[in-house]
Amino acid sequence: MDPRSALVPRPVDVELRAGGFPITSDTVIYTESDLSTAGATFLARHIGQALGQAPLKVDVNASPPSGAIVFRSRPGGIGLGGEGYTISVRPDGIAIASDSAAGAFYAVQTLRQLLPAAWEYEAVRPPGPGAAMTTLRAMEIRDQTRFGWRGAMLDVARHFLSVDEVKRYVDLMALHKLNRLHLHLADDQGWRIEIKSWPNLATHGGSTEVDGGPGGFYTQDQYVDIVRYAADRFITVVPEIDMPGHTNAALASYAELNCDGVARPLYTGTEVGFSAFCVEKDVTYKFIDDVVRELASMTPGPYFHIGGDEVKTLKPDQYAAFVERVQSIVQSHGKQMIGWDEIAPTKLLPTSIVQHWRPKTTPAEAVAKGAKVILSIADRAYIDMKYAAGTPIGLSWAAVIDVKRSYDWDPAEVAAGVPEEAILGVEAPLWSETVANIRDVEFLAFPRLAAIAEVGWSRQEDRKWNDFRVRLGNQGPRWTALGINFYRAPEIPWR
Ligand code: TNX
Repeated sequence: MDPRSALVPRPVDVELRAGGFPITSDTVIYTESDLSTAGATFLARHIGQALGQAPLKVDVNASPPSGAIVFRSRPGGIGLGGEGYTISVRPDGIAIASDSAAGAFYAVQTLRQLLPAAWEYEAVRPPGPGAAMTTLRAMEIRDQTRFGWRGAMLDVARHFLSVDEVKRYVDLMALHKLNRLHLHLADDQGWRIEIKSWPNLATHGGSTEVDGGPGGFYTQDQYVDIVRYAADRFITVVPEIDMPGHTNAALASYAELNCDGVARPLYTGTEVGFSAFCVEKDVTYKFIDDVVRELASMTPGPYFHIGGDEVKTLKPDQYAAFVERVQSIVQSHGKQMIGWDEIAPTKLLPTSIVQHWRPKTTPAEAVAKGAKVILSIADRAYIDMKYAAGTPIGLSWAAVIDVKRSYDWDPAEVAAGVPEEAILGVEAPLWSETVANIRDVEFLAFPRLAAIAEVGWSRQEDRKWNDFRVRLGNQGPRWTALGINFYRAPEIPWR
């Protein structure tokens, strides 16, 4: 196969050369500095898995011998942005260069897609000792990302996902160079994170889910574990506590958060818009301050998402005053506020971020005042939508989204008054009203999550649907080896 048709997202430039580099069980991996340890270790483990042995050895060595795989960082940099990299495959070795640990990691994800798909499978049959395992075609790759925000959102509130399920999603995100995991941690149907100062949130508010299942929550230790696991794969976790609406689970856990002082019953349906915090009570802000403080202290990333969507029971001035007050709480705990696009008309700090989701609206007003935008337009990027009318799970209020629809759009053209410079990137939300477990998640996410990953990474002029569908089809064997329950979309030539 032409190596260029193996890659999603598509790199900026791949030039094929004559010859190739054989990888054997004797191949050694060197890094010139600690910068590339994560990438080198990942590659060493990946090759080790294919050999059915312990990972290959990784050494730090400023002047490595030829015949090796070498990670370098060049003084003065390679000029490909914070996450860019180059890979040079020559008959006498492979050289990988980047300015950051993330760049080295993305180079390895590219190499991984050039290596045999069967290497993803834990029970792969090892070759004989010293035998060539595979030969990589000689080539020069140069790559950099279009956007710095390449996200995926999991709604663990409507249906809970276990720590292992979330880690699995993190692993799959990394394969396609996604770098933000937004966790929707609280909604009407469940509160999913332990808050020590308000313990009923998790124990009561987390005790059910849509359709009345047992729900669940992450202890703080488990949350920290997820954050660390994601960080090891260069993915920043963005916690969301949706407010002032979508708060029934909190309103059920603490009576004082309700204006009438009466706790609400737990909710397991799928209506939206009926719940809201009592925005006139001081205790509401004491509560929010405690929640933001505890979550912020476990979140090394700079972001805190306050939701802010679909509030049907407050007047516009009540809503705006609430958002502005919560914005200063978030800021006081050292985080940047993100909110769904309903926050666009409020008074935003220059650091606050609008997540644009409603088709036919635009956050232009906030952009004009300097706000930055994450694009999650529901009729393109919502991977909880059905692929086709007959898709067994998923919703269809925004659109039916086949793979082409999720892929074939330009972020810079999608909202009036939101030019490229205002766009941080793209994110694919997966709401879980109809999604009960990781197999359902995988079915809706693959292949569309890979399409969104390329929308976020690759230059517009390099993205052509007819080329993409072939490269996507070539992911089939790898996804199969990884055990991904992906949707075999009929418009894709699956290999
Ligand atoms: C709208 S998107 C919502 C969610 C639903 C989703 C279902 C957004 C900010 N709010 O509460 O789960 O539609 O697609």
